[in-house]
Amino acid sequence: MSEQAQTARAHWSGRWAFFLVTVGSAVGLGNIWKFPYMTGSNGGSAFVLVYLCCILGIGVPLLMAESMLGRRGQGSPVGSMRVLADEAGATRLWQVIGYIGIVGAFLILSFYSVVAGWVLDYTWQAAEGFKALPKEAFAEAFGALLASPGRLIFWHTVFMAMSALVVLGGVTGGIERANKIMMPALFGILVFLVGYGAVAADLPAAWRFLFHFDPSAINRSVLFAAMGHAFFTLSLGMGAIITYGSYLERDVSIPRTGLAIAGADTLVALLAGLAIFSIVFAQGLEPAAGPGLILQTLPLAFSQMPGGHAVGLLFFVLVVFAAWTSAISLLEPGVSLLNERFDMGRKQAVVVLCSGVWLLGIAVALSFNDWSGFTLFGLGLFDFLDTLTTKIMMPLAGLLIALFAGWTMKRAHVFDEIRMGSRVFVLWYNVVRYLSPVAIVIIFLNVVGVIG
Ligand code: LEU
Repeated sequence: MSEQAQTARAHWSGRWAFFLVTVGSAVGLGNIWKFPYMTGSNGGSAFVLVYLCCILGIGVPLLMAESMLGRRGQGSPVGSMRVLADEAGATRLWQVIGYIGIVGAFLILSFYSVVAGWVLDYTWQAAEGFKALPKEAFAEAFGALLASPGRLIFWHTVFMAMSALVVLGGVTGGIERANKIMMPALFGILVFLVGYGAVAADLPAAWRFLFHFDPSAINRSVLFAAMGHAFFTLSLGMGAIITYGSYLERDVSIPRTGLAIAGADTLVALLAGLAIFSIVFAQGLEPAAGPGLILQTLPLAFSQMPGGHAVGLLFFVLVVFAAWTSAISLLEPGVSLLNERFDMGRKQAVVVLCSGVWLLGIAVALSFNDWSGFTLFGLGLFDFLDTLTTKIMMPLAGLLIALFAGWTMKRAHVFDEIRMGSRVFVLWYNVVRYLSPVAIVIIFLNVVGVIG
């Protein structure tokens, strides 16, 4: 790392800023698109219960570990790991954590942006107002979007341009500023939608569906789905948290902020679930509709409900904000690496990175239509990238992070960064040393089909 890059390292304006940007990264399509449909397809409350345990038992400890690595390393995910490996007297091969994260973030963004593009397309439709049509027409409309390379590529391009624009503004002038506007707005809209659910839809039914715990519905597939989702939703193992942590001042408490971030992320997922299922149940729709839940089911509801036009538009704006603040956190790790390694200015780094993601995203968009015959390991490009990143690369990076923080770093250095009461520290430390690695290995074995 050049000395200049090191001394010029930017910092968030305070703990509130770090909290907001990291919640911005964590709260995304994972919370509003994926969590509700996964809950819907995995037995409702059983999934919620396991998911909450995973967030608390694996997610929060790893989120704290990642923030710690970034703050102590003061570099990109790769640079930070090099500094920390040297400090611990360990091999520089640990830099692989940074590389997996950055490559993972690149690959994730290529399909995340295409999905965000669907949401932009629906936001446009919501602005015009969804027409009241029979149920099948909404499924057909979604199918028509997937079958249209032009529309998919257009909205993917718009979304990448929006994300690039924010990251170009820099750490405080771009990322922090965007989050300070969008996150409170997102929260406000969400609370309004839950209120709407209480007044105009069926909030009690949604509440029962999410919180009426029935432990007998917990099975192995619910368990694995919940664990994988805990990683995705907290943006773990993709370099984002290390990078955001590297801009964090030393006086901010990592445990306290980490807990608050995971709490806010979970709250948003649950509120989104309440808002969405209130509408789904009030309209007598199917909660287990799968990935199309918010795109096929909700527009049908919006076309029939009182005030559906305005509520529908607000809902899709909320999803756009969520996706946008997450996408920028996937760009920043790569930008910081290009800056550190190749002395590229922010502008050049953003252009190089975004062009690469954009090109791969075009291939992803085409995988739904013209190139649908092309498969890798039996999967279309979209599913292949999703599986590779969320089921393999992120847990692998998570495992290595737990091993590095728990076993390789000097305990005194870890303690120095985490700085919490010694009993709580010992608890956290043991979770990172034992529980997290074992849990992740179990997910892995399930994914490769050894068990499950
Ligand atoms: N945590 C984000 C979400 O829940 C995803 C991540 C890939 C940035 O959508």
